[in-house]
Amino acid sequence: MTPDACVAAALDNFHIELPSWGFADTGTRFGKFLQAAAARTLEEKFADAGQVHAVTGCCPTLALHVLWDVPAGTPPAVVQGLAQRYGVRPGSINPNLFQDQIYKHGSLANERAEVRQAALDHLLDSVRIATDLGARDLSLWFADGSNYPGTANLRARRAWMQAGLQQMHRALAPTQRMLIEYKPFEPAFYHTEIADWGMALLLARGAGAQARVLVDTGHHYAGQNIEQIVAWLLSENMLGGFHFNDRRYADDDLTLGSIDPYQVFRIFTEIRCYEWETGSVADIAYMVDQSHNLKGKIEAMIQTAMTAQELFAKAAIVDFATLLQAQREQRLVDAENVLKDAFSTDVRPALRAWRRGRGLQEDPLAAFRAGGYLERITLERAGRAPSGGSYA
Ligand code: PSV
Ligand code: MN
Repeated sequence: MTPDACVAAALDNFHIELPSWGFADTGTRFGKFLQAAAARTLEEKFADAGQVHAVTGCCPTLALHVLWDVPAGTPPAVVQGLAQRYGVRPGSINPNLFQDQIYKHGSLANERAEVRQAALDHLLDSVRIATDLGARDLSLWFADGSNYPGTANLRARRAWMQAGLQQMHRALAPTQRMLIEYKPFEPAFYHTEIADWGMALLLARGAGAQARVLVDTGHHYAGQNIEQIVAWLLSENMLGGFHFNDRRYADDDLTLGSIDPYQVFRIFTEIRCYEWETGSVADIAYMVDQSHNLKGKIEAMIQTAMTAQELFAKAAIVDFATLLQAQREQRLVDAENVLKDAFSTDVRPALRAWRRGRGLQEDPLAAFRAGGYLERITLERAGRAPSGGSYA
């Protein structure tokens, strides 16, 4: 296959899910800077995501956060109607076990049985919502943890977490999956229940056959080798999906590839290498988890999708036969250069050709800007009170 054909074949199968909360006003621990065009309602989030998918062709699903998007009593038909209208399907369902006051000291790992039960009930509701909406994946992030040494029984809390996850697993339909996310700190600053990929892996294994690990790229200590974690999870058939974002310091939720595009490329390269060696396609949910406080939200999402495609395309042209041969012969410079050659190849002409071939404009950002959507919603939405629908 020519490099351009490799790129086209890879992009045909590459989709990345957008987060509903990435279109809403979000902030930092210190406050929010509001944007007139930010989405306030579920309809606006679907409409904005529809714009991103229309110009990029690679974002067909929208991740929903239960509390912010589909609170109790939301008829599934309403969500399905929006999905149809705006051309984006409901994607992963994200339970929210971190905002309610009862979760101050944790959810599934709380000392109090009634709080653990409330958390489990919410998880079971979330499974029902996923079923009603035809969504396959439930993405689970727990803020459970503690701020001071000695204040939490670490082993008891691990056992409660495991038991809750097992009970949730029993409610899954055979086609559904639960993806367990880890994060070393924040909002808890002494210990976090699921602090790293090893803990997530053990809990997923203990929960049942349909549980996998979710890697949020921002949820690692600086300098951690994320692609090695990816390689290990692939080897264990336990990599369920990604929350992509970039970071300079902690969980900064910056635009994918804005700080370290080579790292994203290395992650994709591990996945492509696994697929090349095994002859199978890794069943991975690629998702974005970003909040843009300063950039325009829709433009930032288009930029993210384009960057993801570009870095995936670069990984698709890695010459794995040559790479593995160089590894076997311990030709270190040659092996490393295989990666560098692919990374430094300008794949943008191939991406433009791929878009032309699929009836898309060559430049998604320019296409979006030419459409006048942003000006229209800025006028329509200006002056309205910000509502929920996101964190902070
Ligand atoms: C937590 O930092 C996280 O990464 C989880 O995935 C949440 O669902 C998401 O951000 C939004 O708060
Ligand atoms: Mn995340």
